[in-house]
Amino acid sequence: AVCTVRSCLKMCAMAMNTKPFTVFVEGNIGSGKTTFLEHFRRFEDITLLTEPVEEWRNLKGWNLLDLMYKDTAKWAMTFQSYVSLTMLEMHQRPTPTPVKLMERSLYSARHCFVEHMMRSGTIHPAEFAVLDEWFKFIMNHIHIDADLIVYLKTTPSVVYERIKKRARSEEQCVPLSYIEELHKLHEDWLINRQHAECPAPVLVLDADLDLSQITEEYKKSEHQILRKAV
Ligand code: DCP
Repeated sequence: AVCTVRSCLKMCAMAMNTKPFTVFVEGNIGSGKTTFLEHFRRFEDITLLTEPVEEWRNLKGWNLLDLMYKDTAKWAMTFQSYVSLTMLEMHQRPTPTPVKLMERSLYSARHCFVEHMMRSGTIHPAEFAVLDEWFKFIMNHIHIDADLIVYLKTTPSVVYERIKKRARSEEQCVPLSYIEELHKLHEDWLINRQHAECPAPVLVLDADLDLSQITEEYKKSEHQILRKAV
């Protein structure tokens, strides 16, 4: 294979065991996390790890996301347990570039989604206790790289309209109140700092903007994400 000076430099950096600069993209359902990741596809120094929603929709033929929305009380624990596994796999995945850009993280799963299920009584306190013990065990025993969080901040009514428009079949009965509560949990975690585990500095972007204007907003984060690239 042809080895350019640039690619050799990169390989040397990796050989020296340089950890990738790891960025989590966080924000409410429908805030544009996938679109944000796509914006960075043009940069060769970045590995993009999109959220494994397709795995959640097809585990040995079972659509866990659908089961969770159709009978939340019964399936929420199973669903979040599998989300944790797939997110941990993403955190652990070796990255052949100096920058790793991940959609969501174990942190938002715990501090936003599982937190909501516990507070709303959707999961039994015993189920919450099991998920929480898993989370604490992972935090205490497995190193999770985190250098920057990009928070795509939105207004609940704006993302609610987007969710209705994109019409993902599983999300048809998601009420505005759920989106509002998830918004508050993201704000408490990333802005009001009500949890100990905000693992990295937070860059806040206005993700209410529509597609024609959002590229300019995304560009504001390029410097912080790319300056770490070799
Ligand atoms: N979900 C969940 N629990 C989690 C993570 C996600 O219940 N720990 C659900 C909420 C959504 C679906 O999974 O129905 C995907 O949600 P995300 O916000 O993670 O991803 P989107 O595809 O909505 O992101 P975006 O529209 O911002 O690209």
